[in-house]
Amino acid sequence: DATFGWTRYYNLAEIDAWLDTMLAAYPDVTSGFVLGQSYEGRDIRGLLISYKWGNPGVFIESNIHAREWITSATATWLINELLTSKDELVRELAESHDWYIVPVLNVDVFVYTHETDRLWRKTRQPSRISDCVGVDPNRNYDSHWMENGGASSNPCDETYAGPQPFSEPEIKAMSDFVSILKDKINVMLAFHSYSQLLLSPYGHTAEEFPENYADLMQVAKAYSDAVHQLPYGTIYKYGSSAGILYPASGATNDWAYNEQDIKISYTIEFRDTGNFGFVLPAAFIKPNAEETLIGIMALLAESKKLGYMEPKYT
Ligand code: 0X9
Ligand code: ZN
Repeated sequence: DATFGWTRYYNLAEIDAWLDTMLAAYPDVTSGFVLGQSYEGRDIRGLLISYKWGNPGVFIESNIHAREWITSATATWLINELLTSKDELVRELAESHDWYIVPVLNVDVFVYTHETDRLWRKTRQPSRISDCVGVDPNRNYDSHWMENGGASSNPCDETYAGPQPFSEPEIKAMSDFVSILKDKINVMLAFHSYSQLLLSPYGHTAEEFPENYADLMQVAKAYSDAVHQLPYGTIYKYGSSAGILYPASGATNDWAYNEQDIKISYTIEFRDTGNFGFVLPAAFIKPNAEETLIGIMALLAESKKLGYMEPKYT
């Protein structure tokens, strides 16, 4: 179908065309941006939604893991809601934040998962020391890189951290862009699937916790409670990444927290809990997206209550 209805998953060309449509339809409040180019030379695109200069900023990174299709489906649905919803609470949410949304960070592999190998996790950049291809982009940020067994040095492993931090152009592009903007960004959300989890820093160790860990858990609880109250009653657990999942170093939300001073920073693992896993049927896109919107609404309200949504500089 030609229209975007979130009843099936869309490929990169369709998402790009849809972004252009939204930019053309809402020129006063949207701006397109390009983080940089992928290994294969594609533009890594994002959309800024800003109704008012000086709003607190929310950055959404989606599909760093390309096979997690529910993430870009949800991110595009969110963009649509923020721009078109007439619901008073959604309008307030949309208009009182600056939204930097990158629906597909790992563009090359998004194409690859559509055309060649549905379950490819890593990047597609070849290795100089091995015939195995690709790096786990969510181990490639320069923050506790390769520490504590939170990533692998073996190019054939699914959690290979790369030959050095930021070896992957997509991750370097994210880093360069966010570094410039960091004073405008109060919240970092990295969309993943699956397991239904809200994961705070740290990822590199379960022995230590961030100084605002209690706040991070209070904010995560607000998200989890809001989602649970909806008709589906979906359960999201929360905790630190290394604490409740496994050690993972060099991930987006840890880097944002540790290196970019973004103190509300989570990895969100969407539906489901393993029945379908990465190959979540399209019928789940809308329920997943709807509860994500409600969750984010609660997350931002709680963050504001705790004082995290003030401008970071004046
Ligand atoms: O392993 C990952 O990168 C994430 N799980 S996934 O199944 N989507 O691959 C979880 C990362 C959580 N850890 C940190 N954010 N440190
Ligand atoms: Zn992932």
